[in-house]
Amino acid sequence: MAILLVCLMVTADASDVAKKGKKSRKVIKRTDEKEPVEQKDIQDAIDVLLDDESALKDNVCAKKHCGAGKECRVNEQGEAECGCIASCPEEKDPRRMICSNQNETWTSDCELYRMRCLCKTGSEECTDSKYDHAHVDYFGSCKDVPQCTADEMADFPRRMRDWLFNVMRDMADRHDLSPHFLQMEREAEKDLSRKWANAAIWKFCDLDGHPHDRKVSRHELFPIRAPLVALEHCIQPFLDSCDVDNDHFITLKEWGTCLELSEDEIEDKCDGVRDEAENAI
Ligand SMILES: [Ca+2]
Ligand SMILES: [Ca+2]
Repeated sequence: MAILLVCLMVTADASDVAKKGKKSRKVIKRTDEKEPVEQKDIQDAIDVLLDDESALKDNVCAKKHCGAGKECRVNEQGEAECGCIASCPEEKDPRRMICSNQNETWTSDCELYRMRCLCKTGSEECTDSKYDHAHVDYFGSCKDVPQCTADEMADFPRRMRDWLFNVMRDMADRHDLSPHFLQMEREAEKDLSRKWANAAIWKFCDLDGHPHDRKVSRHELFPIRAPLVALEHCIQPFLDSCDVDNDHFITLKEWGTCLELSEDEIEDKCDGVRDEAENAI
């Protein structure tokens, strides 16, 4: 980058000297005629620089992972570094709104995590130090989630089983399932006794990814919880009820029991699934 800048400056200087030399031998009128061409040359040089800067950023930042609210930049040493997102895309779609753990509605998760980053780094743009610990609680604007009644709670495992199977079937139709999960989905379609169990096992394996340790943490529940809280007010009490021993993790056995499946219907198929997925790569 620095070399290119020097080259461009040298080229520009050389060109200026040549032009000045020519100008001294030419009448003023002809010099005026050349001006638009010079402006175009400058613009071309700027475009080249900008393109180069963008390509450099893509290259240097290709393998740099920055967390939520941060983005990769190239520092003066030409190295990749993470900084708070300069500005989030303007969001007008209300479906992008999120409710934070501080019960505040934000226009997007980008805005919330950008603010958290600004507060954590002591930026003047931080509006309140409480945002140090902000995160997305659920998707949608904040609302008073109604109490889940005993009757609703009693019916919820059945609704959840149905919902899981429907999601699995939709993903199979869209070819979004790995071969192993697709086989489980086909088995569930043919053998109704496997319908709910296979969907439950698939979702458990799907959630248990970070880390894959045969138990699902509160953090790992986020993809199932966050989109549903605003729509299904029983989801949170239901998930809480799954963790019977209250150790903040849901095991496959706890998950099966919670969905009212019998213990012998639930088998740990996650390892096989992952081995197969890795072999396929
Ligand atoms: Ca896990
Ligand atoms: Ca537990």
